[in-house]
Amino acid sequence: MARQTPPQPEEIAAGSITFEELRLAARNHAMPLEALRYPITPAGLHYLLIHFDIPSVDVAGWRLSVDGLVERPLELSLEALGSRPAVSLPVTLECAGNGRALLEPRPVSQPWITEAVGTAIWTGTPLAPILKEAGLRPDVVEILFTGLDRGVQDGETQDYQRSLTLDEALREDVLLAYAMNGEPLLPQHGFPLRLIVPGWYGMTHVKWLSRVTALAEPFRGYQQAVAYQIQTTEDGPMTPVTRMLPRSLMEPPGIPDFFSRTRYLSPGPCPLRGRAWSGQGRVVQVEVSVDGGHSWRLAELGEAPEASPYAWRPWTFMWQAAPGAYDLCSRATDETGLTQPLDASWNSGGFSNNAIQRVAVVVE
Ligand SMILES: Nc1nc2c(c(=O)[nH]1)N[C@H]1C(S)=C(S)[C@@H](COP(=O)(O)O)O[C@H]1N2
Ligand SMILES: [Mo]
Repeated sequence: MARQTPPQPEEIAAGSITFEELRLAARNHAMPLEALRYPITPAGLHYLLIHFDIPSVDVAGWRLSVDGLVERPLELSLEALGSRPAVSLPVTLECAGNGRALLEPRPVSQPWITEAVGTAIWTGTPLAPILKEAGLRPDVVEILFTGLDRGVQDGETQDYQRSLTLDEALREDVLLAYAMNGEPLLPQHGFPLRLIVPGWYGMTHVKWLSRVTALAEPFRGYQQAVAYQIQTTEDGPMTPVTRMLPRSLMEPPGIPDFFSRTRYLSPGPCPLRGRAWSGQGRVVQVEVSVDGGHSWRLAELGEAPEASPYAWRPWTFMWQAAPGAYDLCSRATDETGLTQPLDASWNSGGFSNNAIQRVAVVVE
């Protein structure tokens, strides 16, 4: 029997990471924080999240079906998609579960800390003209996206599927992407085709895309109506997870301790650097704290790669490091006025925890 609600407290752990969480974490890796040095994340350093298995795809036989409530269903080969108008866009992707493992009690799932993020240049063809060519019927309210990957989650056998409202799906920057950083998609990032919905959390960017279906009713499948819902109490209301909240990450300075990851550096001027993003609107301010979030000073903001409104912005801050132990933090504010909180607010799925990152540093 399929479950209709997000994970409940008996599935929430208070103690150490479990074997199942470790196994997920070993399959789905984060972006090493030192990779914040790159404005565009090299594909192999981009974070990865795969619910089931990477599907095997025979590209010669592969077609994208455009079906459902359309006048003219389409079957598009990779070649046909590649001969349509192409758009390249730097886009920051972040998993909605980023920050989950820092929540207490800890929702049991992929145990991300803070670095489930990456920025790539995605190349593809816009979705909207294809939907127009197929001819949407007047009663269409949502577009459903189906991946080739199949599995079982919470007892429910499913294809990986997510939908968008018609308004979102018709945005001109929603892409059917076949290239990442100028190369064909890697198997783990969705070869041969994935959806890119700039600004939204990762789950929306359906990989291994095989069908685009016009619907007259809102989609109520597992990854839409059960997972990716914010619920703070067992019977409380559910709010869908949509766009990324503002977040800033710091490239950890100095050298790390292998096991604790505490950073060591020498006294003197220490430039701090990082990147900040939001899916709600452009990041307009980043502040840095060297005392664990008690006092804040403005960082200098740089321009996003190719000035993309959907990619992270770099920031720098000159710190005069005196001997001692520090808790370094940064926090982003976006143009809608949203700022990162000091402390996480809990929800049962562990979604959109954008509480500030803390980097332990010893200057000696
Ligand atoms: N078909 C399919 N698409 C998917 C997923 C998946 O498991 N299957 N995972 C989603 C989630 S939760 C995230 S965070 C992003 C991760 O994209 P990446 O692995 O390319 O970074 O892909 C999304 N698209
Ligand atoms: Mo995700």
